[in-house]
Amino acid sequence: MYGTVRLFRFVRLDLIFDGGFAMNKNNFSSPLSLRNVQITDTFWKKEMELVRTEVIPYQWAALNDQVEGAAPSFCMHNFKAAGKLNKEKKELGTAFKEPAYTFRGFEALPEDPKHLDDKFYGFVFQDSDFYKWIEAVGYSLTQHPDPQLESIADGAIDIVCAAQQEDGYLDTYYILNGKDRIFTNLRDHHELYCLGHLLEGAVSYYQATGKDKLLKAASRYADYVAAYFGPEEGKCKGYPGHEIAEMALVRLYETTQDSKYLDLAKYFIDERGKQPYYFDKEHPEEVKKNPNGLRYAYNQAHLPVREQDEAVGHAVRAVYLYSGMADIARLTEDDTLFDACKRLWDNMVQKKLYITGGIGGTHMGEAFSFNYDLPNDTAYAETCASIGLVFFARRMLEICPDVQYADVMEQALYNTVLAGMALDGKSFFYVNPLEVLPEACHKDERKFHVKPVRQKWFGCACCPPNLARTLSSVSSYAFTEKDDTLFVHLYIGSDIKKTVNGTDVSVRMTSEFPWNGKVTLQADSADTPFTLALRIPGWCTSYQVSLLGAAHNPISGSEAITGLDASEYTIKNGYLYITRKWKESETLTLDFPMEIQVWNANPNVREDIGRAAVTRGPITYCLEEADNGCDLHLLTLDWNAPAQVRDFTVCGEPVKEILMQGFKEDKEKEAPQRLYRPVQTAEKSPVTLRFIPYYTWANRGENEMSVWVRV
Ligand code: FUB
Ligand code: ZN
Repeated sequence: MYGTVRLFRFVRLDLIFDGGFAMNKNNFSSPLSLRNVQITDTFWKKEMELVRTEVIPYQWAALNDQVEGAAPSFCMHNFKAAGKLNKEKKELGTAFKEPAYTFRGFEALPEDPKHLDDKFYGFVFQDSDFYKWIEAVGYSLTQHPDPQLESIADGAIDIVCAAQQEDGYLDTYYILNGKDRIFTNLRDHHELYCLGHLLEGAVSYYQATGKDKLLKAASRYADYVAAYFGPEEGKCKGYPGHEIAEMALVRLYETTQDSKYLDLAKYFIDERGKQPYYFDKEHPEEVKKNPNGLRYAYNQAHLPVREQDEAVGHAVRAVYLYSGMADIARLTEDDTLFDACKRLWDNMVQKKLYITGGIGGTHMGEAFSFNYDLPNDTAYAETCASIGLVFFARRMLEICPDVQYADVMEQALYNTVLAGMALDGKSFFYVNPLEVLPEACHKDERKFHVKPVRQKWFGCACCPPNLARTLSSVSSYAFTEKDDTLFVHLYIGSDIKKTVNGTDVSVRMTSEFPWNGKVTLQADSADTPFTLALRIPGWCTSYQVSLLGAAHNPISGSEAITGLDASEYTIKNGYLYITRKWKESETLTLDFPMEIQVWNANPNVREDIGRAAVTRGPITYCLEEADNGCDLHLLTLDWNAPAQVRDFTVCGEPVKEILMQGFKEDKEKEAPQRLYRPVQTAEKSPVTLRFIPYYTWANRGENEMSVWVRV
């Protein structure tokens, strides 16, 4: 059916936000335990099943270097080699000679890849790949018990724990290369990054299985780190060069209730960016180069975090830091820290966010560029960075349920995060450009970081296991809870259990997202009042909420909301709060019409001037050569003409495609041999532009793609 297209900007009154928000712990929510959610959603269940059946086994093979034709990982090799050394150490006692530190590069590769010595290989942070894998395994087991997988995981945990030193230290890079230099290059060598991933993995596996071997090992390492770093005299005053330990220590604290982990996380946050810079002490040569200036913006350590107001530096590090800041702000009710989080959030989403939910405009340092610099064909937009953005958004929502955070979380998840993985779960993108000309990726050095097709694995394989852990725990982003309230941030069909004042409450939600905005909810709270806090997505221009089957059918006074008494609901910051005693026989139906929306970028985004992008609901669309022929740059969109939404499949994936009208410049009719010609009106032929969801691009071989099209 052809329909009209809406050009943005609309004003929805419920999106006019409260001005001064002050933190109040009575309003905080926390993610719903994965044990209390069973995902039934068609769309997300498929993603999670892909992770379970394809990605987890594939990644286990990759961690063991058993994937033909893929870059070797060396990850499990390193743990085994470190375990072997540890065994020797135990057997030899005082006769054991620790290896003295040898620097073998940020990435140490074997001379002969077919013959590995008992040495460390790969990137300095290679251990983290296993930790992310075990985290994904934990989440997956929560949804889908699998004794065989659990037994592989237990075996792997034995290998990892065998490498742990008597004193608790656990990082194979230094165990194998020389422990005499541990924590001497916090800026670059990722020991605290690996610690962070270890903590996340250990907590996840413990929560899924109740088995605490890895959690105990992780806690022992965290104890070691807590004894090493801190404000007390004699302790090291450093902090992570690549953040994540901050939020992971918070998670360990919330699991064990041991406050030393919270103190350490807070210390890392508070210490970061103070002058004199800790990293100067580690790297005196930096001081010589730039004695007076701000340094370490790449690591977000250029200023104390409470003074930062622009998202800068390495994008993954940045959003991991901001996530940790939000955690600490919540747990310590620190308004100044939360204000910094808000400033950084605003800067990022107003000036540095791609319409695909990607962040990181430049491959130089895998980093944020300056405000409004959002190039499409050289974008970095790392998959991990959008994952980190999802982490940050969820943490902001825990403090302050405000639809702006959920909207961005959804935008990142459904677009860049999902684009990171092929539809068959067998290959991955690290970089997520918004425009690709394959020839340029092959011939132009400035674009060598952009791959026109997904890769099986990477030497630096941060993204694939990060995807696995995020997709398999997606419900922890969809739902948060507090005493008597369930927040629904993402409409993902699920069966949910919750206890409210000692009463068991159940909620069953079905959802047709992301292709249709229809949702149903059935809740049973017996005689206990219970609140459903339902996000009204920022992208919908109207919505309809109706309660069907209630004993009486009061008029609410609102056209958008029917079947509810006006006293039963309120709307705040884009959330509809409905408080009542829910009966199983009633059904709440929500309808968020998904219109085709056509967007211009802010005029400061030079790359997008005169161009438009198309979205529908949470999905950002793109043009691909497979559907539109080559030379996508010759297309122009007539956004005013009627458009059509149609069922389509991309490699078997059922999606909605969007058909819109436009023109293609007829280059055959021009003089092809002339590079320049007097200005003239180009000859154009009318064409239908076929848009597919961005996350499905590059599944049909190497071809051109573009999110933005001329208008
Ligand atoms: O440095 C560890 C990870 O590798 C980062 O988070 C990614 O950006 C990649 O550089
Ligand atoms: Zn990554």
